[in-house]
Amino acid sequence: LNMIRRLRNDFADRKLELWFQPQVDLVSENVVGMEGLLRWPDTESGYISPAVFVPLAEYSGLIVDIGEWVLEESCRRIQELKNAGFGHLRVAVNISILQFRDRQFIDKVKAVIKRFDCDPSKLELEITESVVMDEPQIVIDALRSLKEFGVAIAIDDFGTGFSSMSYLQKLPLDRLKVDRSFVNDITPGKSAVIAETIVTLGNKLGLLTIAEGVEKREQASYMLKLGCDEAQGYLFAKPMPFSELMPFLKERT
Ligand code: G
Ligand code: G
Ligand code: MN
Ligand code: NA
Repeated sequence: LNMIRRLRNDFADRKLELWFQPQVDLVSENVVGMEGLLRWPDTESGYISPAVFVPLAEYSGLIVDIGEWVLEESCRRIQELKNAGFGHLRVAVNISILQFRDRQFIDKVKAVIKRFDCDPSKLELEITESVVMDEPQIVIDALRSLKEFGVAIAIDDFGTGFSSMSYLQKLPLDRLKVDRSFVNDITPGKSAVIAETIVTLGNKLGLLTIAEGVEKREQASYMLKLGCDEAQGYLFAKPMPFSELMPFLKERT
């Protein structure tokens, strides 16, 4: 509870940061986008992981306001990227189930995009299977409305949640993110079979596929061979503050 109080205070004091991890096209290795990832600076230990504080932010309800700030920050960066000649890059943001339960969520997303005058297709919403399964109808309706507005949609950590394949038909998806647990272990074995099946499924459904957690060259080559379109992982770049992202992009193009 003390930690929730600190999070609330630090968020109010604008101390949360949104870092970005580049995503590349697997053929050209050009940067095609990035995922926004929350960081909470902590004087003692550097940064507190979002794996620790996002659940607290959900438990306390703070995630609704934090999530709205993440959307604002992302649209602000999309606009800055455009002004710097990187208007083709997209920014993906993770959306919590609590944001979908907020009746104003759809209007908030549209308002932020308009406020920053962004190309809506450069904003991608990432949802996990568990978000869909928690509130299928609310999530499907919200995503259909936002997709109609032009926003892109990705399904995150694909293959790890409890899910039903039927939502793949009902959701207006653009991209399927192959969970890093399947990408990690590409030596012949079960993970490799799962990675291959997910990529094939994505391709056959007309979706783009992106491999998460690519750390080794062999993993990138293997995912490319399977027909995977894009990749994200330490092999290409770690999450970094926006101040480091700009020089990184300039060097890579
Ligand atoms: O950056 P890292 O791998 O430590 O992130 C850990 C987890 O925190 C991931 O599952 C990621 O989806 C989640 N996370 C990071 N940023 C956000 C955010 O802005 N909103 C939500 N809801 N989750 C986030
Ligand atoms: O939203 P999601 O659960 O996919 O969060 C992505 C998480 O994966 C982030 O916390 C990010 O820091 C982490 N990550 C990104 N690239 C790599 C990687 O190459 N290896 C590992 N182990 N983690 C990664
Ligand atoms: Mn994600
Ligand atoms: Na993921």
